[in-house]
Amino acid sequence: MEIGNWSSTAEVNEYYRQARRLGIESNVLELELFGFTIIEPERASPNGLGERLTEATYALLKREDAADVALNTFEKSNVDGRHVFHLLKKDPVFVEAMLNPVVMTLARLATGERGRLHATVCFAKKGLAKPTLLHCDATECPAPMPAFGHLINISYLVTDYTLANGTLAIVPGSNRWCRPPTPIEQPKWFGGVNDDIAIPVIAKAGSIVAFNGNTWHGAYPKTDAAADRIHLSYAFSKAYVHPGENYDDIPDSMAEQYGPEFAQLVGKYDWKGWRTEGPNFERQLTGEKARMAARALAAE
Ligand SMILES: O=C(O)CCC(=O)C(=O)O
Ligand SMILES: [Fe+2]
Repeated sequence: MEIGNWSSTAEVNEYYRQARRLGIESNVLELELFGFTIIEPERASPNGLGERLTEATYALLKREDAADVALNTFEKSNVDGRHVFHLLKKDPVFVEAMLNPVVMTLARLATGERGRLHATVCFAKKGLAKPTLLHCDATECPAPMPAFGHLINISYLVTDYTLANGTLAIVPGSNRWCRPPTPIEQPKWFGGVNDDIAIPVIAKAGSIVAFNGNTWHGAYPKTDAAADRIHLSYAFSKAYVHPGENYDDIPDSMAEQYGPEFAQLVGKYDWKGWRTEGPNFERQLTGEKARMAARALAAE
């Protein structure tokens, strides 16, 4: 059917039309029904984005000191291997990947016009690695969680993901269960009883794997010591969620360079975060006007 400019669905009309134009309409449905989707490299990483992300990611891993990240040495960490956080300033291609229309369409459909960037993280596993216990990314949200995910994780695979290199494990449909898994509900390979509950994500480098904050997921053990296993996760959350990362170090010059959509995602137009001056709704309105003007310009 033709999607009109219906006032009662003003937040989704254009994004849904965009999903159609981008050829990811079925991915939107898969996210809804199964709680996850895989977008093949041709659609996920157009115009050589995959190659540029690979190059930038390996340079990043070489340049940064793993010891600077607390989680890399935290003994109780659920995720084995190395993390690099806070990617936006580390290479322009990490911004490009966030603003990729495929990513923005999924992010806005899931988190709305005032949704925020929540976190950016590179997960890198070399050699052997322990499995990651099934969990939901909507942390701090007590059960029952809302029926919709208030967070979406949109991840670019930098390497191929296979069972042997410890791919992501996903429990299809768990997005509807509105609660995180209990220890006994872990697969047997985690000490639980649900041996066949999770499925492995098998996908090529350059693909996007997206799942919402309610979806139970983890990672299989990495048994192939030779192949690297790396993905870049962009998480977005609804406006009422406290973002994981703090973007107050993003300079205004970057917001000017990348435009009002970027500025909004990193909180430049937030009305919250006040001190004595109180809520700043003017700032929010400024952002809305700037985004509308930028869209009108782009549509010309
Ligand atoms: O790669 C892993 O082991 C876990 C990844 C994960 O939980 C995530 O991307 O949210
Ligand atoms: Fe996760």
